Amino acid sequence: MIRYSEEVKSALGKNQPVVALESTIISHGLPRPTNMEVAKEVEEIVRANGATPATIAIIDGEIHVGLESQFLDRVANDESILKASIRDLATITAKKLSAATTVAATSHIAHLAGISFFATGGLGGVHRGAQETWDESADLHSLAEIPVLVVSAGAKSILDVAATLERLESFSVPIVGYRTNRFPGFYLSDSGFDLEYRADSAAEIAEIWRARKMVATTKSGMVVANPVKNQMDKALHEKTLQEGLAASHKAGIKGKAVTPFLLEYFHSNTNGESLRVNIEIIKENSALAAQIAAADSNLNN
Ligand code: PSU
Ligand code: MN
Repeated sequence: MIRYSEEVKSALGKNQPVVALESTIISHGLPRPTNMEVAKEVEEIVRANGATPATIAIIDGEIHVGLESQFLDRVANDESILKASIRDLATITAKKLSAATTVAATSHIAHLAGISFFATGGLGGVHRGAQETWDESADLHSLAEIPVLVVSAGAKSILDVAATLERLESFSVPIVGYRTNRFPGFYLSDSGFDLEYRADSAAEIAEIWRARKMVATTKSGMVVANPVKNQMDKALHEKTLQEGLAASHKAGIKGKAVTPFLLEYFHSNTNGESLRVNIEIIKENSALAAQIAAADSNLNN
């Protein structure tokens, strides 16, 4: 079912640290041609920090763990590429379609492949107005049900962050701040909410990940929340958010199109600021995920 790149196959075979990377961020989260450049740079960053990158996507019905260049090109440049969450996997593979994978679908596939560490930009969560729309990302459920550690810059600031944190608590998903006591706000370093726990090194996070075995909480995943260092201008963020939400209502955007619409709105209306921050987030998270994977592997040896 899974097609591994040579690099990933070799690393998994030798029990070396591997970091999963999602592809929706490439297809639906970043504009062309920056998306392809960033995807390649992020893989380099994972290697430079001691792990092997495994970018995950579905091409012509085949699940790829580790995307060779021609497939990465499809994800970055093919307009018809779909956005796959977990429920889409069977249909997309049976119909031999091509899709980028969200946090939820990437975690699912990473776990199937025996990969425990994963870097993304910002988590999906409870959308604003969810009391009416019931729009809540499958990312939350995946964290509850799949034992994969996800490094993110918090939940996307387009969301209802308070509700997202409550859901993560209900689902018993642990959250650890990396060198912070505040839950990060994706484009902003601080979402305005406290975190109970922090860790100041990758080794400390690897210890926490391991301790789940001792207390038998290994069924769920874990969030490592890594705040962006050079956040977006706060006033610009607030203005763009309000305008973007209004524009999405006006255009009647619904379901899985909401997140890509709002991210694109930011990228088109902040003079490159949101793009700069989003790229920084992905790079920093990938570096940290690789360091955690390497630290975990050290504990094993
Ligand atoms: N982080 C980013 N950009 C993105 C995403 C995350 O910096 O585009 C993607 C992830 O794939 C995540 C998805 O799973 O957005 C959430 O979509 P939804 O809200 O429809 O579940
Ligand atoms: Mn949704």
